[in-house]
Amino acid sequence: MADNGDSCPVMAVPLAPKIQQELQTKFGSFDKGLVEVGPGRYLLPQHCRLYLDKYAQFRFRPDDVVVMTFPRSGTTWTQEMVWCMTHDLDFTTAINTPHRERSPFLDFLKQHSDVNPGTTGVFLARAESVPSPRIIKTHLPFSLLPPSILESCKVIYVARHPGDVCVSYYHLQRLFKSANFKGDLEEFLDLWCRDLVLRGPYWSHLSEAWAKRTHPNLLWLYFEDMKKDLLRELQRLDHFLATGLTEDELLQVAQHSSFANMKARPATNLSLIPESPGLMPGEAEFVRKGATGDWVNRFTPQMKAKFQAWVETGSKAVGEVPPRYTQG
Ligand code: PPS
Repeated sequence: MADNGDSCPVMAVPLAPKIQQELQTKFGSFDKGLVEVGPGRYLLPQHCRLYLDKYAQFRFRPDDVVVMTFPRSGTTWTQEMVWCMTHDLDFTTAINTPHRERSPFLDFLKQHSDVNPGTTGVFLARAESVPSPRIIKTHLPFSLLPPSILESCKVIYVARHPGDVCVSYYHLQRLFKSANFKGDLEEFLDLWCRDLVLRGPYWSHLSEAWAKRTHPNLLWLYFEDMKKDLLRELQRLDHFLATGLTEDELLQVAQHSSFANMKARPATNLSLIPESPGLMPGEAEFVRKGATGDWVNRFTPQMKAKFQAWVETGSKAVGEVPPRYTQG
């Protein structure tokens, strides 16, 4: 039990057998089973149960910066910029050290059927032991973290249009052997619209953070804004983090973190990460396209209609969400 009184026994309920079976046929590595976690019913590998209490009681430090996202929303990009900004623009270390070593992934959950699920604890231990200032990545929503997190440290929430997230996630779930998705985009969209993708539901994740957006320790970023005017978003970050960087220094961060540089650099494109899950040959890369709005080119009219229906019903079901993602 944590000293700060943050105690949160989290419920984890196995998926209905029929749905579990369906997911097992579509994902080669989901044979160990999935659970729905907490009141938000977030879909996670069943062995997350070993760690849920630890996440809920994680001891954040006052100088921690947490980058919180739904998967494929711009986490790595934001981590890279924030790490450089808070580490004296040490681009040399950033270039030579895998990003996950510099900026730990709190809730990395290996999904390999042939790997001891206990190894996931290594990632938690790394997050605990990294020296300050820690830049911590999480895909966990607020409800699965200590209720006092925003009183303990700063949190940056990065949101991205669900259409682009869905397409990007589809490619990732095909790329990672730890998921081994075998279907096409249309099949993935079907699961997406039924909130049956790992870490989903998307709208609940967004809604939980949106409700806290005015908290002084939360900075809300949009992937689309970073694409449109990165300097402006870097200035917002600089203000939030109190890093006091000049415009010239922020431009250096922008250059270091450009899509082309991050795609080419082994420290950010996964090729330097020894413990990363195996990658399927022939699939799109981890740092893939970095575009906004490309989902409209990938969905057929039928897929668009299904997606739009999910936007309308799904977003209304959870409460308030960013209006820019529900209009049009
Ligand atoms: S993950 O796996 O959840 O950590 O993925 P995440 O880092 O959140 O998001 C991956 C998407 O971000 C794109 N990306 C970038 N876009 C623009 N500029 C930069 N520098 C950048 N770095 C990563 C990456 O390509 C993924 O999006 P898609 O649409 O698949 O290209």
